[in-house]
Amino acid sequence: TGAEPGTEFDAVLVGAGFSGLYMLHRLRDALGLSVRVFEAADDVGGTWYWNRYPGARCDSESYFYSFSDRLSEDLLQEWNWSERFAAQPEILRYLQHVADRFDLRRDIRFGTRVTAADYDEATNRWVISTDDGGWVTAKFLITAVGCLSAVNTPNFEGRDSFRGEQYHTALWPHEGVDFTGKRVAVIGTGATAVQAIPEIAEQAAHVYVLQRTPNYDIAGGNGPLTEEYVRETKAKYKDIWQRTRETSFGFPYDAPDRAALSVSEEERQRIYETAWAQGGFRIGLTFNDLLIDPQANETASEFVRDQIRARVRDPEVAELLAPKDHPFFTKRPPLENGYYETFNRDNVTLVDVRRSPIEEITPTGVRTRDGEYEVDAIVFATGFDAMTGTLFKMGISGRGGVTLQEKWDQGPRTYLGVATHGFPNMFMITGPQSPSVLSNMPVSIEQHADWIADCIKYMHEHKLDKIEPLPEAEDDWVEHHNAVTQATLLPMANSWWVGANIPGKPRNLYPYVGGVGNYRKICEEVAAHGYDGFGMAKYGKSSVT
Ligand code: NA7
Repeated sequence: TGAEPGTEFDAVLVGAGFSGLYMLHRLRDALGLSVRVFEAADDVGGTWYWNRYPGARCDSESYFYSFSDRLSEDLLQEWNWSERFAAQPEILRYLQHVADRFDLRRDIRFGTRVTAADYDEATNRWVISTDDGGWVTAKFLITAVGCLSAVNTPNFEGRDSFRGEQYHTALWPHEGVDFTGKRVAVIGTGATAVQAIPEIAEQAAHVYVLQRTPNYDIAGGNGPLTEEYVRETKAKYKDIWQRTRETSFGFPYDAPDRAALSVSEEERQRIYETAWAQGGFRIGLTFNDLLIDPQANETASEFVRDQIRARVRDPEVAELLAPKDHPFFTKRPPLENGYYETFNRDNVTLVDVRRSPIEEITPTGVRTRDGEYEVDAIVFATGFDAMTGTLFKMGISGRGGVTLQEKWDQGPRTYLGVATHGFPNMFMITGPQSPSVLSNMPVSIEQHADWIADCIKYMHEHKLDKIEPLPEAEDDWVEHHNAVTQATLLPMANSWWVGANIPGKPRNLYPYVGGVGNYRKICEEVAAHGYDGFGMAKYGKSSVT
């Protein structure tokens, strides 16, 4: 499946999820570039290819978790989502449809993992090597690897000795898993676990939920969509997408204009209750100071804790499930559909592995400091080495052979989260220090891919073939990113947003919290000023057609 050794492309993209598919379409079909996409999986889909665990679904509403009118107005009108929050199989079917509809598969090499990408200064080309022994060259290297694609499995002692079945949620067997009659340990209580646990509990003989940190799980409010809702949504689609581009998080929800403490307690409660009943992330957008003012935040935190107390019968279990160590929304809040009620079942036990940590995995189960839980299967819902994990694994080295990992050993340094000094002609879609995971991903993906395509077009029109951020522009962006971060409560939590889930990972806020709308304006300004902050040069013969 590999390319002919040495084949030259205008651009190589890595990954065939939302980002890779859209970027391929823009570069190949709008600009006429020669493009090769490498994809480790056997099919398109990225996140939605790999994450097949029971209950996997999107936490953005389906009617704005798709490509927008930027890709195709016809597709927007034709495609019908069946649920308010689409489940993994439906999103995967959608991406497969997009791949077929736009004839994208012919330029994607599936089952092929990039093992190295080296910038060659003499030729101003990237040399991209793949695990089938092949290599190709490209003027542009564009990473479309997603933010949550490097699986994190903590290195518990004795893991290999376990005689039962082990699964990581993000590497779920395609044929599914039957837990009927089995005792199962689920490690982790993040967004993935919160989706999977209710489903596993329906099947298994017993489920032990090994919780280190409770989260503020928000009411998901999933359900089927009415015809009326679909009709109304489709009628105002243009407006909905436009709003996603202007708001802070890429959702078409109204921005809050009040502070939490500016209203009476009764009113505040009413506002939270309304948002909670609406479901989804709306509750995070009730007041404009929840992420800034600890006192304001505490009102929302306590509201969620009260929901937990009201729904979980055993008060001790309820208290264990109610987070106290971090403010609301400083870790990604999972969306739940019946998660808390799961703890009212006789076959579900909550285990506090903060108080009594996991010491080892034995041939027969998981041993914590307090004793062993004998199980037939272990499910690792332990997340990802987010944002940088996959980029580092890809073996990217820039000018002078400096690797990306070396350059970022104290944390990412980028300009706009889209490029980094020392790595000419490399663009990252939803890279660190861009809104990425602090936004509705497809909105940010389209924004980045459009911006990159426009930039490449500009270079061609100006007969330029080398681009790289200037060190000063990069320093300024990092400084701005850090200043924006420090103005929020986000650094207060040990979340994967700050890299705290991976031992030794530099602590930084990885996504940019300045807002999707503001970020877009900054990127547009940069482009309007001839790609201000980037150095561009004429290097050699351009192959852009
Ligand atoms: P997350 O959100 O990173 O959750 C991983 C969970 O695994 C979390 O509860 C962790 O506890 C737990 N974990 C990780 N390592 C350990 C060890 N060593 N011992 C005990 N528990 C551990 O990953 P998800 O897959 O749920 O979600 C990732 C994102 O996907 C999500 O935020 C959405 O954006 C979509 P911790 O909180 O670190 O104490």
